[in-house]
Amino acid sequence: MAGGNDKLDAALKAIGLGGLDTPRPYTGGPRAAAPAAQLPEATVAARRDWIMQVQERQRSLSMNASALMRCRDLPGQAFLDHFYAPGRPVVIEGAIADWPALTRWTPDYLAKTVGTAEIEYQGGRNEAADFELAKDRHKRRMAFDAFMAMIAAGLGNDAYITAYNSATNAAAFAPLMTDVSPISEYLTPEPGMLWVGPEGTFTPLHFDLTNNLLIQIAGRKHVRMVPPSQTRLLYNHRHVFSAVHDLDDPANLAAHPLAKQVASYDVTLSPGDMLYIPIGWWHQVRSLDFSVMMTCTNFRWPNLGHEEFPEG
Ligand SMILES: O=C(O)CCC(=O)C(=O)O
Repeated sequence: MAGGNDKLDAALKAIGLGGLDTPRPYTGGPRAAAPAAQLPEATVAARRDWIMQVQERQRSLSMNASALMRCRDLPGQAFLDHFYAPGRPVVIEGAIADWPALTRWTPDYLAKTVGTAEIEYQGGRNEAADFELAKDRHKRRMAFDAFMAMIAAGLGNDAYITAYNSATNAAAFAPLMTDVSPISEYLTPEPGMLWVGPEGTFTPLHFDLTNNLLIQIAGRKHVRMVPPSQTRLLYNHRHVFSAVHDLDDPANLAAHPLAKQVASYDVTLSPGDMLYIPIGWWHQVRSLDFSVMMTCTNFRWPNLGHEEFPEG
């Protein structure tokens, strides 16, 4: 990508376009207030959807504009220019090749290293469809080695250590942090949030209120992503969640027929892959194996928007 960036710069210079030395400042304010005299809210929303769809269709004319790229050795500046700032997802391979965690983090090693330290996890998820909306109701605690023994029995989606538990779990997981290193091209040095669970965990369709980097350390995960331009097809009923819940479930699609039109990006993350999910991109995540993943939102650049999210 670095080479591509240099070529683009050279091509622009060749036709007399030097570009600006500094980024164009954003002057729109946090969230512009609607002018007093404007069309009804529904028409304004329909027109906003229309322009997003038209732009999406136009991007689909070009593979370079619309494909989900996989990159290696992507320097921070190229990540910022081509993905972070434009809000475009990308898979980056090889960035954690030097992490001891990549080879060490087997279930046995994790259980031995963290031992009997008490951790918090999300439990009883099979009992209630709204397990993500009602996160606090599903908080449970147990010794980490007991948690690992419990999930080895194949609990599927019932028990999962998620980012929501990470503040409580930071001290218990501290001994593991010598196996990871800062990803200084993209991130500031703060530690990320660990997700640990068996094959079959499922995080329902939602979008995040921050840009997010998913770092797959052990096992594989399947991520289905839908661009923000298709939000009108996704029955956003509460907060950041979709009533569709699972785009792979035919019964849910039958109950929410607009969602059948969705064009999604499908990614399988293997150990060592990182996935950048920009703010506002819908995604659902299913683990295909015992899985350990770290998520990070501490990018080197501003990661803003959540503070102005219009709750309905
Ligand atoms: O890996 C998962 O189960 C969910 C990750 C996710 O959706 C997120 O970090 O926003």
